[in-house]
Amino acid sequence: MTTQRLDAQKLRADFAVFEELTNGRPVAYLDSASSTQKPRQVLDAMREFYEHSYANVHRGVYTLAERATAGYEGAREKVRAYINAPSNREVIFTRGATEALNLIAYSWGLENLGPGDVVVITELEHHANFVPWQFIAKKTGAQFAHIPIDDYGELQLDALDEIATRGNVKVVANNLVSNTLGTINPVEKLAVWAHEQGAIMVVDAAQAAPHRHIDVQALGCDFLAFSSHKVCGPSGVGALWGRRELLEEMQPFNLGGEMIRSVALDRTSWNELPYKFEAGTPAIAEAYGFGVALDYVSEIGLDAIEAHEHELVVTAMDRLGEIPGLRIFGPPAERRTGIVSFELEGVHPHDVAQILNWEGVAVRAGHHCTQPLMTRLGVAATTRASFYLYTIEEDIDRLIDGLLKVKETFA
Ligand code: 7TS
Repeated sequence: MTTQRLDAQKLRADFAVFEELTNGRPVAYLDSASSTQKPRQVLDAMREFYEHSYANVHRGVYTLAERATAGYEGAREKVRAYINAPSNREVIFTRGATEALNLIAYSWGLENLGPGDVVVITELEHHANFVPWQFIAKKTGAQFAHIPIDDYGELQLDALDEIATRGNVKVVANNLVSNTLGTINPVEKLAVWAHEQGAIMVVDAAQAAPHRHIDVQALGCDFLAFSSHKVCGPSGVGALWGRRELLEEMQPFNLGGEMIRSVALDRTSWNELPYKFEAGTPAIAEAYGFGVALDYVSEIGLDAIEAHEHELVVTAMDRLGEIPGLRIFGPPAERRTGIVSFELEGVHPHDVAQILNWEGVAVRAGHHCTQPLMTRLGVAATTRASFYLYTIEEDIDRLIDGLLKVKETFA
């Protein structure tokens, strides 16, 4: 099978931000792991929706409300198809990956964890898939265990046997792709192990869903979360997928509005799935825009996006590797997505990012919400460059030139 290539230069015409020039050049936007830029297709669709199809959802019998509801529910179907979930009822709109992961930790964790149980996360989780589990483990008296990483930033699965001796493993939570290192993690293997232990497998796909095909059935997981704003969609919305049996048994996370079936002075009953988990007025136009964004990237093709980013990361790692005193963290290009974290000897990452900004190069400096990983790597922060479908080789040229300037400045 030949992978269709994408033409990043052509796609950039969809993004107004690249028309804005400073000193004759557009921004070299190398921070897509934080959030992606938005194409006109998404923005136009949202504007059109607000102008012609807007009302609150699920409430009105009038035509506008029906149109709004159809748009919102149509987006749910697009999310379902995007991750190959078996049913629309299993797709819940949230504010983003963070809220989705908190929903699982609270609604599933509070009811199902206790002393003698073990919650397993990894040393390279984003705080969003680490802190909620740490918090709920403490609250319920469950143990909190981590899978360590090796020097390449890859999970050491031989630690699993020992972890299993600590108690009843009830949850395994892992990101499919690390936001700091780009590591592609063996989630399918972990899901098999989790199920052997009688545990559920929670997948944080925030950094995977924008860049690779996601199939929740092939992954064999029980829950999966991702955000719209990292897939060219608007912020304020994301999705949680969960197995129906689990969602049916869970208590709601937020209370009020459409998640309720009936209320009396002495008792309240919950609406059916997925509404049980969607309290209050949702981000209606944003959910609609999320669906349009999924269409946009699907039309370009996830294989093409993945191949494009792979080419970029190979080039970036080769060229960064030539800069004396620069150390790249994480695995080789074959086992990562379009994310490169590095340190430049003797220069704080914030200074690196600041000087790069003077050259119109936007990168992220900091701990990237992965402080346990920073501790393991022995650094307080890294500089991170991350790519997407609109990233061009010239952006990497400018990153390299900028880093040479940083070195000059600090020489
Ligand atoms: N999980 C991972 C792996 C992430 O990278 C992020 C955000 C989240 C969860 C949370 O997503 P949110 O949309 O709910 O905020 N990561 C980053 C980042 O790497 N830089 O800024 C945000």
